[in-house]
Amino acid sequence: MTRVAIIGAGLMGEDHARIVSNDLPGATLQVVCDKDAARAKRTADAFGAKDVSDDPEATLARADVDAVIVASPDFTHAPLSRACIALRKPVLCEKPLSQSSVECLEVIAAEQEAGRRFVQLGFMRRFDQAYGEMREALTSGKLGRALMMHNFHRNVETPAADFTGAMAITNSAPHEFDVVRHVLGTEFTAISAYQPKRSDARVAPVFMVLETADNQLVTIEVNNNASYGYDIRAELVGEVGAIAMNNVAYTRTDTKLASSTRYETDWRGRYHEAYVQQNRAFLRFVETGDFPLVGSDCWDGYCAAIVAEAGAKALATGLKQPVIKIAKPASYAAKEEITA
Ligand code: ISE
Repeated sequence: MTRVAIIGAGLMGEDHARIVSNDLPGATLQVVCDKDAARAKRTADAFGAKDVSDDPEATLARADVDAVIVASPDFTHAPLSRACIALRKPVLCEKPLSQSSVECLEVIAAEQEAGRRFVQLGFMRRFDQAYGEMREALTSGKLGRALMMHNFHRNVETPAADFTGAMAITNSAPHEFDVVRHVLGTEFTAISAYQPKRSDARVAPVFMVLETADNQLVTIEVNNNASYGYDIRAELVGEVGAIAMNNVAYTRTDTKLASSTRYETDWRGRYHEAYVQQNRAFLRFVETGDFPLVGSDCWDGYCAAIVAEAGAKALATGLKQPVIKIAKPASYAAKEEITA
């Protein structure tokens, strides 16, 4: 039985505790750690954790902890991941690995020194059925070569009071920066970013145009104040076909000459199954040492951060920015290539 510690008992920590407790046979929720002892206890009691703690570093080092899920604030992700690497303990780290590409490189260096990957990054959309079908349609050749991919990422309202337009790029859009790379099997080479000046919302939508190493165009709209629902869309356009994502709704209500479906309020509902599949892949990684083929690693975290940094600069300057990365270290396994 794999004994799991969760660092952070906020929105995502509670969700991961629920998944470990309800959906991960072969794992046990050993410790819930949060600086807020009462919050840690609430989550631990709700999901049957063996213990609670308010000391992250001590929790990682416990002999009765085999694996870690980091769901604490973003700025703790890289340091806690490095601590897990030093302890040789596998860690599922919520996105982002870091909003700083330099800090991502420090975690990569720690894994290279350890001689293997310990960090699986929480870009859960890779485990979503819709994106999987898009990638499969492309690799099957039925679409022809990919030309463009259009993406819409709409939240009901900004997740935090201090959210900014730049954070739409550095906090929300990394999901698309990662999953589009994964689906298309390519890398970004440039990014432009714009905002409608008309919006009265505290954080206006951000619209990005990205270029890829395979001469494709990718568009990403992030609207963190869409108000009507949590709505994620994507359409992949090939030379001879296209594949688009449906809104995921289990029911449609028809009444009074009208038909309606519901949106989720946020990502936890829309991507619940993807989180379960992601966490099950992590458990298999812990048990076998085989990194999940679909999973994202520290290199993917670095790629998302470098694109986000260029995108924030593009928004601030109004100028297209190049995406310039270091060469991919040999220690990061080449993902299976897209042949189409
Ligand atoms: C949030 O941090 C997430 O990761 C959600 O998946 C995303 O949809 C949301 O925009 C982010 O703020």
